[in-house]
Amino acid sequence: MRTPFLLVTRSCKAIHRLQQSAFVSSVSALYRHQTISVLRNSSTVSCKDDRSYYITTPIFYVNASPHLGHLYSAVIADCLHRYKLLQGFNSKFATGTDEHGLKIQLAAEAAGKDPLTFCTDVSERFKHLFNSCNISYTDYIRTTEQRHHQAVKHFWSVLWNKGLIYKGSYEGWYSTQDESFLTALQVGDAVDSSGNEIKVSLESGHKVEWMKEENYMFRLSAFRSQLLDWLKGNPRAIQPELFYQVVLKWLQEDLPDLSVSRQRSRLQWGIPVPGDAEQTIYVWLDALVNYLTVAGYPDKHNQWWNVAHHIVGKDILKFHAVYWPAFLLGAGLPLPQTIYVHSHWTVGGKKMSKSLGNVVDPLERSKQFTTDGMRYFLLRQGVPDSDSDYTDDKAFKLLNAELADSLGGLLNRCTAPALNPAQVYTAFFPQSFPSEQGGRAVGEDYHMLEAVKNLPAVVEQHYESMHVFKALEAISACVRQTNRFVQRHAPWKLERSDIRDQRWLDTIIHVSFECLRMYGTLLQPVVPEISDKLLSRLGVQPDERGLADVNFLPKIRGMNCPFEGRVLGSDTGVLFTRLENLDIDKQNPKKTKKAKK
Ligand code: ME8
Repeated sequence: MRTPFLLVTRSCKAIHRLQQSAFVSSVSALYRHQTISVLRNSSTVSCKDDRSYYITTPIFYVNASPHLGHLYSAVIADCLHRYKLLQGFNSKFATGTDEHGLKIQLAAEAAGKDPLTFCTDVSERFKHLFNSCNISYTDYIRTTEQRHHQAVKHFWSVLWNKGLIYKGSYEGWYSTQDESFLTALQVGDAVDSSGNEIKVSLESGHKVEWMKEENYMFRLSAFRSQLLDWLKGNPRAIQPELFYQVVLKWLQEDLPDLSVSRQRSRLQWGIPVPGDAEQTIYVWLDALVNYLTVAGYPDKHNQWWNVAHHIVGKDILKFHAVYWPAFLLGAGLPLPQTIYVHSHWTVGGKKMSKSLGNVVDPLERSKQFTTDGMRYFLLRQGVPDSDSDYTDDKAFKLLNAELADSLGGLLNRCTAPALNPAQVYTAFFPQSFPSEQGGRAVGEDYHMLEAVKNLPAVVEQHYESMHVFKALEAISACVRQTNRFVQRHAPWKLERSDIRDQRWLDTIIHVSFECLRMYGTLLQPVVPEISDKLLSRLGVQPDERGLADVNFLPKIRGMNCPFEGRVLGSDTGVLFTRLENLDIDKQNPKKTKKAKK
C-alpha cells in the first residue's frame, strides 16, 4: 500500500506542511483548539492523489459519560491519523456518538429529559473530552443528524431492493445494554443485585430478556461463504491475528439471519423503516452506517470508502467483522481495509462499571497527568491482545521515568548552558566519530546509531499494526541508549581549552541532538505538545518535521546537516514536569494488587 513519500503531489505536500505547522501549538487551550481546527479543515481539502486514508473510532453510546476506554480508542485512532499525516497522506478521521436505540431512550426517560436534549448534552461531553485531549478528528458524527438519517434510509433501501431484507418474526433473547440479539447458547443464568434469578449474556454479563416481535430480517446466513472468502483472502483484514482467528471460528458456526428492526411501539427513538412507519431500524444497522455517512454516502463516498480502517474494542467485534461486512457485501460496497481490535482497560482486574464504582474519569486524569501524559500512558501501556489494568501509580511511575527523567533529562543535559554555552546545534567532527569505528567513539556508540537509524522502520511497522506500545518501547529503549552514550563520555569532564576535547564535546552534543530530533519527530502522533516543545527547542522548523525530513546524522556519511550551527530555539521550560505529591486516587494501588490476587 505504501508509496514513497516523494511521490506526494505538491498540493498535498502543501497541506501536509500546513498540518505540520499546526503542531507548533502553544500549550494554551485556546491555541490548541485553533490548532485542531486547522488540522480538521485542512484534511477536508481534496488531494488529487491516491494517498488517502480514512480512520474511524466506534461511535459511542450517549447513555453515560465518557470513560477511559472511550478515550483509549480515540487516542489510538488519533495516533494513526497523525502518523498518516506525517507520512504525507490525506487523512480523514471520524469519531462521534451513537444516539438511537432502546438503551438511550430509557436513559433519557430516567434522566427526565427529551431524548434529543439528553443526547446533545452527553455528546457534548464526549466532544469536550476529545478536544481537551488533542484528538484531531476531522468529522464528529452524531446519528441524530439529518445527513445520517438520509444515508441510513438509502442504505436500507438498497438492501431492500436487492431482496436481502424480508418481513419475518424474531423470537429470542435480547440485551438492551448491548443492543444485541442472542442465541440460547450465548445466554446463561445469574442472580441480580436484588437476589432475583435472571438470564445474562455470557459474553458481556448484561441482562437479557425474551422477546417476540414481528420485524424485518436481513439474510445474514447467505453471506457466510463470502465472508470466509474475504477473510481467507485478506489475512490482515482483522488485527491482531488473535481476533482474526476468533472471527474465523464464528464463521464456522451457524450464522442465522439477523433481525434489523424493532416495533415502533417499543422503540420510538430511532430511524423509521422506509415505507413502514410501524418499525424502527435496528440501532446497530443505523450506527454502522455512520462510517459511510462521514465518507459522503450515498453520492460521493468513493475517495474515502476505498481506504477505510476501523478501530474497535473487542466487545463489538462481531458487529464490525461479521454484520457490517455482510451489510456492505449486500449493498455492493467495498469492505473496510482493516479492522483494528483492541482489548479493554480494567480497574482492579475488573471491567469498569458504574455499579462497581471503578470508572476512571479520563478528563480528571488528563488534568493530573497532562494531556500528553495521559495519551502516552494509554498508548505505552495499552496492549491490543489482552486487557490492561489501570492504576494511577503505574501512570505516575511510567511518566516520571520515561517522559520526565529519560527524554526530558536528555534534552535538558544537552541544551544546558554549562555544556552548550553558545546555545547552538553544535558541529559534528568526523575525526572524533568516524563512520568506521575509531576516533573517540566506542562500539556501543555505533550500536546506538544503528538502532536509532532503524527506528523509523521499526516504528512504522508497529504503528501500522496498531502495536503502538511496541513502537514506544523501541523509542524508549533508544532514549535510554542515548542517555548512556552521554553518561559514558561524560562531556562535562572534557577540557574545553583543548581543541580535540572541544570537538569531541560538540560531536557528542550533535549526535544527541540528532537522536532527540528523531525521537521528537516519531513521537508527534503520540505526544504532540511535548514533541513540539522538543523540536522547537532544537530549532527544527515546522516544515522540517515530516518523516521524510528525518535523515538521521547525515554528517557521518559525509553529507550536509541543515541543522548544524543553527541557534537553538528558546528555552520554554522542562519538557515534562515530574509528577510530585500526586493526589493518588482513592483506588489505592496496594488494594488493587490484593484484589488481583
Ligand atoms: O458499543 N477499555 O458504544 P460504547 C477499552 N455505540 N475500550 C473501551 C472500554 C474499555 N474498558 N470500554 C469501552 C458501542 N471501550 C456502540 C458502537 S460503532 C458503529 C457503535 C471502547 O459506548 C471500545 O472501543 O459501548 C468499545 O468497543 C467502545 O468503547 C464501546 O463503546
